Amino acid sequence: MTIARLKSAGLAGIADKVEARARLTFDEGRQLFQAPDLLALGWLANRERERRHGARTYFNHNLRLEATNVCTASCLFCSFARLTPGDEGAHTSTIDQVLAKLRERAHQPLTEIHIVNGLHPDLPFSYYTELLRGLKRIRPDIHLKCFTAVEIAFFADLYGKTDEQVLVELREAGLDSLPGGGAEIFAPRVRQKICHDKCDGDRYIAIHRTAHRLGMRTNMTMLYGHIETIDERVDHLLRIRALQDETGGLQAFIPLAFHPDNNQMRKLPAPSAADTLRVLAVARLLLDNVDHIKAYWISCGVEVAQAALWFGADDLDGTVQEETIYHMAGSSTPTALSTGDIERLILDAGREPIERDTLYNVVRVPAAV
Ligand code: V47
Repeated sequence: MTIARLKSAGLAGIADKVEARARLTFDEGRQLFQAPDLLALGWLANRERERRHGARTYFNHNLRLEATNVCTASCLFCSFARLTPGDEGAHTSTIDQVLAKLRERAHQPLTEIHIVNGLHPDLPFSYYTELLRGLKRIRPDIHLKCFTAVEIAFFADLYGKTDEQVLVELREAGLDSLPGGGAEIFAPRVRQKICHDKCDGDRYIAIHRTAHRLGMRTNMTMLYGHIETIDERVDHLLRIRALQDETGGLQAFIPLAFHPDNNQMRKLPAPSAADTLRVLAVARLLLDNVDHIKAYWISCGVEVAQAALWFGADDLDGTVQEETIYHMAGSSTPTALSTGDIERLILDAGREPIERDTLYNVVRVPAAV
């Protein structure tokens, strides 16, 4: 990328700062989102990506499970939740039914189970602890990345515990880390409109802080491409950066592209591929203290995820297998990819696949095919 190109994109000053490892400001975050030259922005983000990870691109062999879609929250963007038990499409699995899904996959070298549920008002807390214990009994080696901070807050309020007690008790039952769902956009203006009846941004962040203090790692997400402004995106990213300065406990940031089908925001268009690449690139540049930027192929589509590996992303998530949230909201991606599919996608993008576990330990370096 020539200096002239960066200059005409208005990014020369930022390029110098990033090269000098100087921290970008709020205004510079805004400037990055407004830069019209997507390739210049991508080039800058890719330079950072390669400085940290070279061509290495991570994925894991994971399984998404969901035990219930009954949910007391009424998030406008959600196509997955059913408000009350008995509503058409509402389901709550027994613990044995969830465990059976893992037993069916006894032959798979899975390293992670990722569980996100609705906020069910009637289940006892023991349902969740027994679920974790049951999963660990079947596969003690599997990492359990379960329950968003929104669910942790809900459990605390419903069962009369503190957020910390909930985390400690779930950890004793086998919980290893928290996934990043439920962050949406932290700005109260947006949260009030799209998800007013779940925990606010401050509590979401506080729960991650507590989890880090207890020695757990976590991820964070941002739902983009709906009613949020550029300033609200930058604010969201800088809140994440500030927490990471404090704790160092975040592993990955995952931008989630809004999907408009079958939900109350269906009149809005889905974000474009250009916007997706821009969000990933800006995240790589602003989140100078977060190691991994994940292009979740279910959310951004397989093709865009592949391009994203040149726009700041170094991780594709994993095999997934039982995804429902995005497919109910109109995602046309497959519901699962094999590890071979993911390896080919990465190699075909000119990158180097690395199978990792949830904590980014290398599990396998696939041979080039
Ligand atoms: O919390 C719900 C989002 C999240 C829609 O931590 C929607 O490694 C777009 O958090 N359009 C769940 N997004 C998924 C998630 C996740 C995914 C992959 C990896 C990790 C990780 C976390 O999906 C929800 C919500 O923010 N979501 N509905 C929708 N219509």
